[in-house]
Amino acid sequence: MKLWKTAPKSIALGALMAALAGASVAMAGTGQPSDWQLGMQNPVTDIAEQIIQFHDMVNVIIIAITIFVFILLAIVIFKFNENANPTPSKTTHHTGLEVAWTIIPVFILIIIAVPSFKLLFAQYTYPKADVTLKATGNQWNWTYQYPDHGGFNFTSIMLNDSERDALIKKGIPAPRLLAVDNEVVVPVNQVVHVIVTASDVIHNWTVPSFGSKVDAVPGRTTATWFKAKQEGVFYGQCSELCGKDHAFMPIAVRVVKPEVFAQWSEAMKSRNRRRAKEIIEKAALEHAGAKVAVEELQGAGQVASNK
Ligand SMILES: [Cu+2]
Repeated sequence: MKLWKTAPKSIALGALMAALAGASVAMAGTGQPSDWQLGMQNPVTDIAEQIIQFHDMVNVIIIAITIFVFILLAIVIFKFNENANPTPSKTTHHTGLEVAWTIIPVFILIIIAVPSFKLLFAQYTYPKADVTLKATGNQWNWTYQYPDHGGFNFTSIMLNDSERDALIKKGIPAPRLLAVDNEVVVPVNQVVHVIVTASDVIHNWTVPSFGSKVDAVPGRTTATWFKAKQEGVFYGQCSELCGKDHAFMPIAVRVVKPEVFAQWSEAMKSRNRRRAKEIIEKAALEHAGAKVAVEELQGAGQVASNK
């Protein structure tokens, strides 16, 4: 009888856990946010993976401490209120307790500090660059330059709705507030150094899936680096309040095969913007097609596992 009562509960709990686990995978976008997303965007660089691991670890500690404090509070409220404990203890010091609440937090901080410094060192240890990119924040767009690939430059401006519609009609996804006219193009599995500055006020060059977030400060250069392990388009947004169109200067990075990057940079160098655009639209169509195929596969898997 007992088993009959508890079995549906455990099945329901299991189903809920499975749904949550499945949902969190489905919810996290790669390169862009997704509806009802929980947690971070999917990482495509080692640094972004480390950031998420570190975030998860610290989150566990935070939640444990919060629960612990909550339990202590509950004990105080229920066990030591005036009715339950009319004659309070006069104790004012407890050496053992005081040593414990000093030493234990120190240990917790050390546990956090070690991976934190490891991550910082990883972020600021620059492997040899394959491609250098200069990003300049302007009110309200980004200018990009490729100093070691012929020095060509271009400006990247957010698309309006009719421009997006034109792309979508061609079969190229163009998410609202993220799609731009000229995407940054970089090769997959190669180290890209991004040198960041600004021409007017402070902006911030951010791509969550790369784990890159660095201030763009006028008169100064800051830097970040990434090595994307996956092809596709990865979006970010200016992350430093920079004026009225702060929300409308997205960052779009298209990660392509090295040979596609070579073709594109050649076309850009010879000022053949039209050819460059064609190369990128072709890559974008391929990425969109590949994505659809993967989603269909995952969808099919889901159906099969539900049966
Ligand atoms: Cu900005």
